[in-house]
Amino acid sequence: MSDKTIDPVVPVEGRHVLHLFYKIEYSLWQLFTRDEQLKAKTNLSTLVQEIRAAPSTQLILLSIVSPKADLGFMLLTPDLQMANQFEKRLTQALGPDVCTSVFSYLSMTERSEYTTNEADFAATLREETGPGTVEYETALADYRKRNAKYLQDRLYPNLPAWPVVCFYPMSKRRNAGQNWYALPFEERKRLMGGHARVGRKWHGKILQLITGSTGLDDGEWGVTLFAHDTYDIKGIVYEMRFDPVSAEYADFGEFYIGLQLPLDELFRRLQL
Ligand code: 76R
Repeated sequence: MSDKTIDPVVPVEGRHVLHLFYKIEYSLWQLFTRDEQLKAKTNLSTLVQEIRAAPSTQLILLSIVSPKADLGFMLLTPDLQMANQFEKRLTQALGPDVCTSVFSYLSMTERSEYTTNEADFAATLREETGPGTVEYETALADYRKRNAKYLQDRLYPNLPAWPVVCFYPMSKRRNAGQNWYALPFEERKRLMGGHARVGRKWHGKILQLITGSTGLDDGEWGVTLFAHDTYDIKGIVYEMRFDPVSAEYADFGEFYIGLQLPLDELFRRLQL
């Protein structure tokens, strides 16, 4: 089902990202007959398949660890019309009022302001190799390739199947004397360089997906961390707290920990 007459709302770059967290109303669910429950589950399962088959769209399913929520979805898709349509249908798929929203977050994948740009890279390189040398041209070509891949991964990521997923909103402070947005660009870039150095120590253990939400939702970013081990989630978030970007400038929203599961296992886990 798609709204063919409605023009898509597709950003110039990046994807729309929706995090959706629900509680299951078990008192309602238990009033369903076995047949109605089966129909409801088939309905969700068909919808999940339909969403996953939509162009450039990814959907992950989460069982939330804690009674804050039962069920979570993370959706990446280019068109906000589709994101909105999928979100309404996911909410209703198990039957009216079976899923009640406890938290949701709208953001978009974005490029970083602070990564080394070509002009910076070329300037440093010129000092090392001199301009126009073979080394210079080779290193610049390598940089362009690396940068293109980095940008592609950031704007059009492939969500990994890693089991542990941590989500929280984050904003940078705007207090008197502690205002991230009043810092000069070069200072922000320097501080973000320190952040990235801490982050890189967790390479292979933590995959961060930073999605921007200024003007879209209450926080300024959605932080989604993928891991194989909760030890690493706790470790990186703790270590980041000492990094000035987080220690002095970051405010956090509520934390959600989910486990990525296939749908049949998710139904079992949720006792549906
Ligand atoms: O994109 C990159 O990997 C390049 C360097 C980098 C940027 C630009 C980077 C690296 N981050 C960037 C941007 Mn990050 N990150 C967080 C949090 O809990 C906390 O204290 C903060 C939440 C974690 C855990 C984390 C991890 N990062 C950002 C931004 C956007 C800021 C802006 O634009 O002003 C935010 C909000 C943010 C927050 N960061 C890394 C990590 C990790 C693990 C890395 C290394 C990635 C890798 O190289 O594998």
